[in-house]
Amino acid sequence: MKHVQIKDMKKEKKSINCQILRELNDELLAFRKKRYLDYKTSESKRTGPGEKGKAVILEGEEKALGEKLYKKEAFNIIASDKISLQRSVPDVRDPGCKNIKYPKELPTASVIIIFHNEAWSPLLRTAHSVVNRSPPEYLYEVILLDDFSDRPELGDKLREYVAKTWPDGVVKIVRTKERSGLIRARLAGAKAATGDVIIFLDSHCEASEMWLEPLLARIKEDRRVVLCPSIDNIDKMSLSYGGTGSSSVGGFWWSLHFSWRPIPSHEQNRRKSSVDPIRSPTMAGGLFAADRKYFFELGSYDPGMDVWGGENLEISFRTWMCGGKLEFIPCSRVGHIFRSSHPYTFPGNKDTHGINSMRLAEVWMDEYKRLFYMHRKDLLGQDYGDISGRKELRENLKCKSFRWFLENVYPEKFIPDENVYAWGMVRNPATNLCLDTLQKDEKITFNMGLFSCQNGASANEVFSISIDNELRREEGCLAHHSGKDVPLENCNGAKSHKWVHDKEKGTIKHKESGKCLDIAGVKSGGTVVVNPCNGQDSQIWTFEHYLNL
Ligand code: LR7
Ligand code: MN
Repeated sequence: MKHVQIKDMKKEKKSINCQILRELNDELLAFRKKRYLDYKTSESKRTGPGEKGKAVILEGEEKALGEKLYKKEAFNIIASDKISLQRSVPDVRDPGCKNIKYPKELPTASVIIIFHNEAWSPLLRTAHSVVNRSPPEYLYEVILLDDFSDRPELGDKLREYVAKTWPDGVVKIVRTKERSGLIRARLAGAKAATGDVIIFLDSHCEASEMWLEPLLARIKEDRRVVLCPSIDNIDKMSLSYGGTGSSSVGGFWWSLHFSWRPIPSHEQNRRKSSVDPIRSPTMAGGLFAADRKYFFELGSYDPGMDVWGGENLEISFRTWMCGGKLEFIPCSRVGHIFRSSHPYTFPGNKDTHGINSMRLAEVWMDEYKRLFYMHRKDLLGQDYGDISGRKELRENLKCKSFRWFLENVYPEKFIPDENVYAWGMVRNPATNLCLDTLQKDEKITFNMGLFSCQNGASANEVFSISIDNELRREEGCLAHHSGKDVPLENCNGAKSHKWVHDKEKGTIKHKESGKCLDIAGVKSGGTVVVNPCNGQDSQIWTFEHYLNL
């Protein structure tokens, strides 16, 4: 008897608690909804520097100060400080986005903004933009994840600002106990989060109109997608918010740096409309959304990675290889300040991108890690720590091979030593000079150089002659148009990019003009040319490796 009574009392108490909670929740939600609507209705009337995402042009002393501080901050902090923390930004979405109806019932989101010594105004502008442009019924919380900053204003002043500005507690501060680096900082944020979906942002972003709903709706549809908003450029000097469009996807260089590339035709053909999700082989890293539980099922992050770099390709390869999909969502737009350098320290001055990339190559890239080390010979033999946990994860999740990833997700990726007639150093035996990029930026056209052959020591001397008859690097093809010049241009299948190598004679002949690649008396450090074919030693070349196709 007694026993039953206690049980009933407990039940009653529980239901009273629930009632209170529900009322509290309703009140909280009403408060948040009012704040959201107040901002929304006033947004179009806002005036002041930088409103509507316009550029802030400084003059005189302010300009000079902005330029001086640029060295420290890697962006124009004076321009940023002049702009309201709640500024309006333009709606740069595809007009088709406005016709999409999203379900009323959507999962809730925890937005995690990680930072280490971020400047005040971009950090708070990020937080405000999220609260102001996320419907309160979907925004569960914003977590400011402080990775052990030591800028004085990010201590008590920040805590007081947050408590005063968002008394309802929607914005929370979580601080790491030591400098963790962005990877472990994100992990700490994800562990603290309790919403259905987690969304990571860098601490110098601005979320724009309706950025949240398309992400949540797509995850509701398929919990095994990892989604990136389309990233708009916030200019690092003027802070103007520019719609950079959503015409790119992510790729990578074999040196394991991230790259932007045009949407490939097979993906354009697969999509039915310009507002459909865009499948991307990789993500840039900073801005993405995932079902919280799925994020952990998929192996969250490699906690052995330090400070900066590599985690973006690691999560990209892993998502695809282990059964998920990576997509860019054109109707979700978030701005990001692309800074010119890292305005924070790298403890121990370590090359964290290099070491983190070793970890990812060793765990995920199978035999293709050879192409990473071809670019990073300096890393061979370096200690990358224990990766047994990550290897186990790959086993447990029964992930596919890296070859599968290349063939199915990134078929247009050029593999320097596959599907080529020959590759490696391209040597002129008479002079012992080799084709060499001379370390120039290969995204920009330049005339191809020559340098004394480095005998495999330098990735600058690795070229391939592909089965499409391109004499090429990873993205760049040697071309010839007029005069004697041999520029390196972005490969696009053009006739001017086709060459034929005669292994017996040793010539490399430009198909369109019939001219031959020629040293023509140039010294190491000069540029290679074409001349009418003459059978002379200066037109004789050997490749380091020939494949039997
Ligand atoms: O030790 C650190 N602890 C941190 O919390 C170092 C950094 N951070 C924070 C930092 O304050 C910032 O908010 O981590 C965030 C990212 O650092 P950034 O802004 O210096 O990085 P980034 O924008 O130059 O670099 C891109 O690649 C990185 C690889 O590790 C991360 O994935 C970044 O998030 C990523 N940024 C983007 O993807 C934004 C879009 C840009 C592009 C392309
Ligand atoms: Mn950033």
